[in-house]
Amino acid sequence: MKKITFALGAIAFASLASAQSIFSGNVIKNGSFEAGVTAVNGGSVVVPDWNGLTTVGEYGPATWWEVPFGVWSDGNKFVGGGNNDLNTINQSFVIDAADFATIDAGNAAFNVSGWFGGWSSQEDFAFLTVDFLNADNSVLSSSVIGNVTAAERNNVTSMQFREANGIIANGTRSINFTVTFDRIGGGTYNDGTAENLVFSAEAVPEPMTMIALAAGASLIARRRRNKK
Ligand SMILES: [Ca+2]
Ligand SMILES: [Ca+2]
Repeated sequence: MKKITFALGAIAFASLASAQSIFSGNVIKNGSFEAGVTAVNGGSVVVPDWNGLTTVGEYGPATWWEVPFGVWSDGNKFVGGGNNDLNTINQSFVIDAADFATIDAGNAAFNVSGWFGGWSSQEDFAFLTVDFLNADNSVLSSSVIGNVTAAERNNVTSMQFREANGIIANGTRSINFTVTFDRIGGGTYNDGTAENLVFSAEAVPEPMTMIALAAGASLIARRRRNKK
């Protein structure tokens, strides 16, 4: 039942979002979670640009969560799971028609990155799922980053950098970004955390490279013809 409600919400949001070039820098809005309010004691709040409620924490030893500032800090805030066993927030990006040809030729490379962590020795964790959708909102392919274990954090409250690279699937017309928080480590709070989420794409090869390659190929062809 939870899954159905989430899917309908994502579609409704996608229809409202206006199209934008996928080649315009980081397309995840409020991926640093600096916009909006800080939650009190792990309560769920609205996170601007994201669907769904979750908790927003602030760095510093004096705050209730005791997540310290670190190399993962982009500003003063981060997101976490709050008082939920399993929680998600999501946003959708609609791709401008001007990018379709590049994507459908398999020439749109992406990089997705972020910082993910948890609290102390607990295994609560967070991850980002990137779903590439066609015009019918069917998932063509997905990329997942996160899932940092307590051992990978040396049982210290912190976050680690995770990234993935790939080619945007042929036929992709929109992208859904979903952050999932899982309280498998127990306790009251879902301590999975995420911060500084970035998704960017570039055309490969670059247009000038393609022109140079085409020019080189025709030159070789002419030389071969001349030898005959
Ligand atoms: Ca931040
Ligand atoms: Ca916990």
